[in-house]
Amino acid sequence: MTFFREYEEDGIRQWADQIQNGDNRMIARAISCLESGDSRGEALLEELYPRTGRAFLVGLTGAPGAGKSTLTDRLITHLRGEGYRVGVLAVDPTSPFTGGAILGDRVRMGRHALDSGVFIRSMGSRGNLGGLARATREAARVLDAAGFEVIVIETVGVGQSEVEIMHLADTVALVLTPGSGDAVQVFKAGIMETADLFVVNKADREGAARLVRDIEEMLSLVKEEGDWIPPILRTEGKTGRGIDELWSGLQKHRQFLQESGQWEDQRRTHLRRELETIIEEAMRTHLLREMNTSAFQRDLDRMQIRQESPRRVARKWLDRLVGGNPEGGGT
Ligand SMILES: Nc1nc2c(ncn2[C@@H]2O[C@H](COP(=O)(O)OP(=O)(O)O)[C@@H](O)[C@H]2O)c(=O)[nH]1
Ligand SMILES: [Mg+2]
Repeated sequence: MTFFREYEEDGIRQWADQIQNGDNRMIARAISCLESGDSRGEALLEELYPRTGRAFLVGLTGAPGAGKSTLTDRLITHLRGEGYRVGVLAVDPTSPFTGGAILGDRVRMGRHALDSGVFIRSMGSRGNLGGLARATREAARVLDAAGFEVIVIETVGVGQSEVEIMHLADTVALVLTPGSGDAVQVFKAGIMETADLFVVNKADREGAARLVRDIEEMLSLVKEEGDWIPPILRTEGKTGRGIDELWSGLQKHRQFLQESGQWEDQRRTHLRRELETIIEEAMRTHLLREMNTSAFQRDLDRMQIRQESPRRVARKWLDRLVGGNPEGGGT
């Protein structure tokens, strides 16, 4: 037994080393394990975790068709020119496809396929949004350990799961387009507050100046003084115009976070949220399992015939499950 366990551990360490050396095939294999919930993925992450924390995580979000992939492609070229290695996770919660099967992204970013300094991966949800956020976070860690200095996380839409995915990023850029009316939607959904940069893409189109004004106006309603003021940048994904400004805007935000001390605070908040989610999910699974037992059913019966109150039953079960009580007081 011990022999096999040690053999397994050696294998995991070797795998982690290959990843750290930038072996893209081993990176892809790791992400597949994490997506499918393969237990080797967890062991690998244990090995990789101390080797992470250096990458700059950039979230790029916005409605489908806003031009996120086109901009990412441009950004990759720009960053490669500056010597950075770039990882991209293109997340689409509405897509059942994973592992680079999203055709549009492949077409738009495919020219980097032969560049070993670039790693691009599409991630879909297969209907499990919580799992997608976790897999994306962990995939980003694999890329981080592999030494990609910049990791772009592209996410579709403005729903709850996207907000969760955006919480992975150090800096979030929100991509909007003229004439789409998404500025108002975004404002209503409260996404405005989470964006560190606004990108008005397709600035070649009519209505770009108007959109910039609308964003400025809405921003003046939500942003507090003394804080980071999100710049509003104009880009053209098609021509690459504005990409320099986009990168310098992203860097400025990173610098702001670091100089104000918010960089570490924010990362701590993200870790706290992650831990909370993991524990919450585990406890929920545990609880659901217990609720299927006959002991639980008997308690339900007792409640139904008014023999025991829900609070009392709950207290008993909480004691059994976590050793606490619903008031959280306890002595
Ligand atoms: N007119 C115009 N079209 C653009 C621009 N940037 C991207 N597009 C087009 O918008 C469409 C959607 O782009 P894509 O990058 O796939 O959007 P995503 O869904 O946000 O990733 C594509 O047909 C792009 O060629 C731009 O600056 N101007
Ligand atoms: Mg895309």
